[in-house]
Amino acid sequence: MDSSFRAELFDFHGVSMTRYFTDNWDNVQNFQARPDDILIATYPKAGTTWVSCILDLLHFGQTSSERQTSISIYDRVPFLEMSVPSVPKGTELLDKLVTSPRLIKTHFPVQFVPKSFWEQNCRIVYLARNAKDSVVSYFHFDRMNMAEPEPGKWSSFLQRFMQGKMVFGSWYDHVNGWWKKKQTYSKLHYMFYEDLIEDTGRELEKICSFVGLSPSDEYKKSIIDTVQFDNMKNNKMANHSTISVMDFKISHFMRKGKVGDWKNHFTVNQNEHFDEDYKRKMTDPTLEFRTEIDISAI
Ligand code: PPS
Repeated sequence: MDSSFRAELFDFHGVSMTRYFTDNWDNVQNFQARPDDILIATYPKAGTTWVSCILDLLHFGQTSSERQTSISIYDRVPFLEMSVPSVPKGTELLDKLVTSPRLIKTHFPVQFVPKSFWEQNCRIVYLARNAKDSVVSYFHFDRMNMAEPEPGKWSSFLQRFMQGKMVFGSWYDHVNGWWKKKQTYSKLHYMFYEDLIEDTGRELEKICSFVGLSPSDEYKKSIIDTVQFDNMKNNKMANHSTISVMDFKISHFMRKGKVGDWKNHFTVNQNEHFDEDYKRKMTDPTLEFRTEIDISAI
């Protein structure tokens, strides 16, 4: 796959998008959710694949181990709005899914979610990750994924992120939009990547109670082990190594999996500028992110 496959950003209902996520718009908007569907919503690079694997193991890991070893995570948890040439669209994969509940991935900002999810009162898990690690992860992803817009240099990419000119728009609008939704929609579990890193077991408990499952302690332990970064990185069904648009010679999909890698990318000036801009945009004191965690406590 060469760089001619890369898509251009354009403004779509006030959000920067590419055609790979808007071409199937009518089918996506008319998608018929079922009451037991679980929507996994994230801004890109927040750990979608991680939480997808957790939910998939919780629901299906004990009944079908073959599912885990022979079906890629992106087929087990279809990406609703994806519409990339030569591969099945998200809606087509979903129409063929026979499992129940269906686990569905989306990167949509809250206002783009098809209305049937709200009408059916579906459970939604929203995973958020701090802005600095999100932009670093996104930069490396756009370098290696030939379906993404050309990232350019790190400094200009960071500027674009602050302006919200990324695929799926502004990180700031995304995390805030979903946070506000949580105040009025009770079936939304809002969680943080940093918490998952800090204590996967604690976060797994919260997910279990949200989806109404009570697996044995032994099975919970085995889930925690299966979804550890290194295990997922070595797992072909989770690490995205089978996707042709991704060039692993440039960067891996499962790249570092850390909190605080931004420190290896931001200059002192970039960090100061970013922090000032962040304060202006993130005015809700109830929504707080951690850009570092005390790993000695883990
Ligand atoms: S995507 O393309 O938006 O769906 O990507 P997404 O899965 O949301 O995010 C990819 C980043 O999540 C990291 N990741 C993990 N971190 C810790 N533990 C586990 N198990 C794990 N699984 C995925 C992945 O490494 C990407 O982050 P970076 O910082 O680039 O390493």
